[in-house]
Amino acid sequence: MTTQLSLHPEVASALRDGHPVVALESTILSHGLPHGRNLDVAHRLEQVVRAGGAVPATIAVLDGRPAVGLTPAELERVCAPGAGLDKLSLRDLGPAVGLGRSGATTVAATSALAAAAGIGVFATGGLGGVHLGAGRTWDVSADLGVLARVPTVVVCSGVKSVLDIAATLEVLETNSVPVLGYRTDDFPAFYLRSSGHPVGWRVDDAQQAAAVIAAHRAYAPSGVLLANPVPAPSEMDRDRHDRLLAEGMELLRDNDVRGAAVTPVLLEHFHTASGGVSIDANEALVLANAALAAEVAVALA
Ligand code: PSU
Ligand code: MN
Repeated sequence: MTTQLSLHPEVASALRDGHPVVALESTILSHGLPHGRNLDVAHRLEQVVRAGGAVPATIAVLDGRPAVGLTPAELERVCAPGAGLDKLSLRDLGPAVGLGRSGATTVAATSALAAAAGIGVFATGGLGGVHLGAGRTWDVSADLGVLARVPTVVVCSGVKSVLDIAATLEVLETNSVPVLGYRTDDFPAFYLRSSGHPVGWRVDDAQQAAAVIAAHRAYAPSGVLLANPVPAPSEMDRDRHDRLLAEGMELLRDNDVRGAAVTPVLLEHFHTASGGVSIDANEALVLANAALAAEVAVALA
């Protein structure tokens, strides 16, 4: 894979010099946030990482090139309306690169590319997981299986509340992925600060997180989940959240939405039906995660 990577010069030199680098994904930009908001978020994510003393590396596949670190023009391309980028999970990287296609990378694909580049810390909004009804549909995000095999630290606000969270935590355990609550004992649920499920371990600052991560790497090949709840002022109202979720699930059923489209359709429903409240929450949480990821990357470096 290393020979197949296209590193931005700034990222390459940071990695060479042992400077902290934070990977950022592109699916949240192309498929998770509406146009008109996504480019601004993309810029702010990179700024937040820089302000924390690390170099940002947003990852996408462009014309068959697995790009680790994007130029401003490339970032604009990923965020452009009608860019028509595919959503690429790890299984799609080979086809996209081999066939010269373009696409945005999910947590699974971004984690794998980051690991191949030698980047250990990655910030996103919410990890994919076990979907409700997975017993029937078998819809379990590849994000979970990839974290079992690559040593990437994913800083996120737990998993999306649209998932079967208890089942997702079980699969993380099966795959030996430690789940660390950042200043919390509760596993967060993306738009909500608590899922009602406890985390395995709690850390209260970036130094503690770094100590756990460094120790984990000595024993297991798996990644680490650092779960950072959405900032309190941006948390969604729980009743409203539950109402939107029930509607969203109905929408999926009525339109027979399956596979990779499920998460984008649900997020889009939240965004439009909440009048943008869920977008504010999504923005606030991913920015907070980028800031924390930078702190952790600095502590590890
Ligand atoms: N976090 C967000 N918005 C998103 C995602 C994460 O705030 O859109 C994306 C990630 O790329 C993650 C994907 O990998 O959602 C999960 O998709 P699926 O459930 O199809 O595996
Ligand atoms: Mn899926």
